[in-house]
Amino acid sequence: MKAGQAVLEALRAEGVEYTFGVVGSTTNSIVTEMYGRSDIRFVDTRHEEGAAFMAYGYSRASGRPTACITTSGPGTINLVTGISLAYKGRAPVIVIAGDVARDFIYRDGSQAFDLVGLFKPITKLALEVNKTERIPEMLHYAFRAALADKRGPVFLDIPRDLLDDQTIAGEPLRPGAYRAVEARIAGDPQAIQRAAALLAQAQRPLLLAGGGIIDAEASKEAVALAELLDMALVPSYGHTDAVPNSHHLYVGPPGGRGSAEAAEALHRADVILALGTRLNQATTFWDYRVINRETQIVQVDIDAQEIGRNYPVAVGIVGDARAVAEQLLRAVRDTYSQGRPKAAWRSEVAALAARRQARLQGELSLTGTPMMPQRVYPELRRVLPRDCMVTIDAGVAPGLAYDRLHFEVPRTLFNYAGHGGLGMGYCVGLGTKLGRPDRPAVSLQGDGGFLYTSQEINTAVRWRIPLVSIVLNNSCHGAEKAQQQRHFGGRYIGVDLVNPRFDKLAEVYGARGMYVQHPEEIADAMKEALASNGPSVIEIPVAEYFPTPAPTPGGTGRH
Ligand SMILES: Cc1ncc(C[n+]2csc(CCOP(=O)(O)OP(=O)(O)O)c2C)c(N)n1
Ligand SMILES: [Mg+2]
Repeated sequence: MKAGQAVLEALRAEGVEYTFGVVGSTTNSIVTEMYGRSDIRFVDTRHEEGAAFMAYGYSRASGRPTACITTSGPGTINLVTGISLAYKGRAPVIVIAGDVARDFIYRDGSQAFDLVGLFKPITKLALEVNKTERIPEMLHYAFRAALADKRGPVFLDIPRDLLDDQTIAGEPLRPGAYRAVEARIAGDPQAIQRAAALLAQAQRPLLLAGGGIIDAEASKEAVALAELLDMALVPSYGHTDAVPNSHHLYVGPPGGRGSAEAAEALHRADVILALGTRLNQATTFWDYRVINRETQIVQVDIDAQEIGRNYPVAVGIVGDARAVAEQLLRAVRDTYSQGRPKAAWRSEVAALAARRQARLQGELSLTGTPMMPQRVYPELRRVLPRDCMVTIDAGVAPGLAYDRLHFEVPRTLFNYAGHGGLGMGYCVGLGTKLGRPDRPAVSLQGDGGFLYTSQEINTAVRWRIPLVSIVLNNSCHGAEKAQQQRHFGGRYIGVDLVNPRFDKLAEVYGARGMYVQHPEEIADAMKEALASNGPSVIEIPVAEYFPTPAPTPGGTGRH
């Protein structure tokens, strides 16, 4: 096998169907091996940042690993923003960087950089391949690291002298031969018993549903547990899709852009089952005004280093969210039947959920032109299909979606995952659609975020990716304008934007462009765009909206 072919066979063995990147002389020996193949393809983006974001979206939507293939120096350096998102968002993206030949390093050769050093802090593993024959072994190592425990990106640097005109002997291995493919780590039985006892005797229990539920496919078990014990259901920030939002125990999402009702439920809970969540800043602000000091926490995480990291725990359980949820279900059923009756808590939870619904429906009566950004959301709730994937960019107007859109199916909400990078929305949205072509895909951006990577409309058109992208245009970096208004006396610098018409921009690229000024027109425009087999951009002009500080007690609106 040629060396480039060996790289591809190792990717194929893991089921990788798309690779993402921009070509360069160091990777031609890899990418040309995809010539004429349909089982593995090279999605040629217009900037490597777009490639990394798309790989992230692909991987999060499909639950599968994928790869970026980029060239030496700047070609790979351009991945940094997107790969750091994959790191924060726990996506198994393998970066294969064709580097300069080993003769070029340590003497300031053209495009020679310490790429391993650059990627080390934003990947689970970063290393340089040092021998052609070791390419398959290094790829096995990469997949093993990327897919073990908490997933994440891995960086592999391959100097071009190990690739060009080199051959390797041997057959590709199946993944089960070099990594644990069926590893569900169960919790310690004694810890399970203690946790079950605590949950069963709770008066106001709450299940905080984290991203671990999505990764471990534990949504059904989490809901069963909540039903068995009358636990209020609150997802951790950004993981609203961990549990079905139509469930009667669902209160709403917490966090800075979340619902006040969820914050209240968290605060009132006497026992919290933190299932697959770290209880990190975005959900809790690390603040005892969010989670009561007296609240007993049962924390379940696949990573032992996360247990008790953010709050002291009553019981810490290291394990897979689904395996542990199953254990807890059995332990409660066997030992404690239904626990104590919790009629009072059930009605408190129902009242909080009803209050939230009324608040959201109340936004239907918002008037004015341009429309308030909140007014967009009742229309989207009406029209988005149940399994629709939604990517939310940073920014105030798209961020209103956290509380206002409802999710029923895991792997349908995608965001910046504690990374905070403005401009990820469009490309991550494109990636989600490639990852799950059977599901509709929508991305929500502000005018600031959209122009970060809008050149990838070209990629969407060439690859016929039917993403429906909504640009909520308030002609400003609204999130930052709000900060300058509140904390800097309205001395506005760098926040007011002059934009092109985004629908026209889309049309110039060959995509469908739509311009929607009235709330009543949103549903029809969305239906038309969702039915299309190519990419659409819908511009909706919206009013500036400066939200009051976060509804969560600890939130100050500043980070
Ligand atoms: C890469 C990056 N640069 C800058 C920021 C700071 N930032 C956060 S939100 C925001 C403004 C977003 O504007 P827009 O996308 O138009 O959304 P809006 O808040 O106006 O709804 C900025 C500049 C960031 N989060 N990430
Ligand atoms: Mg804006």
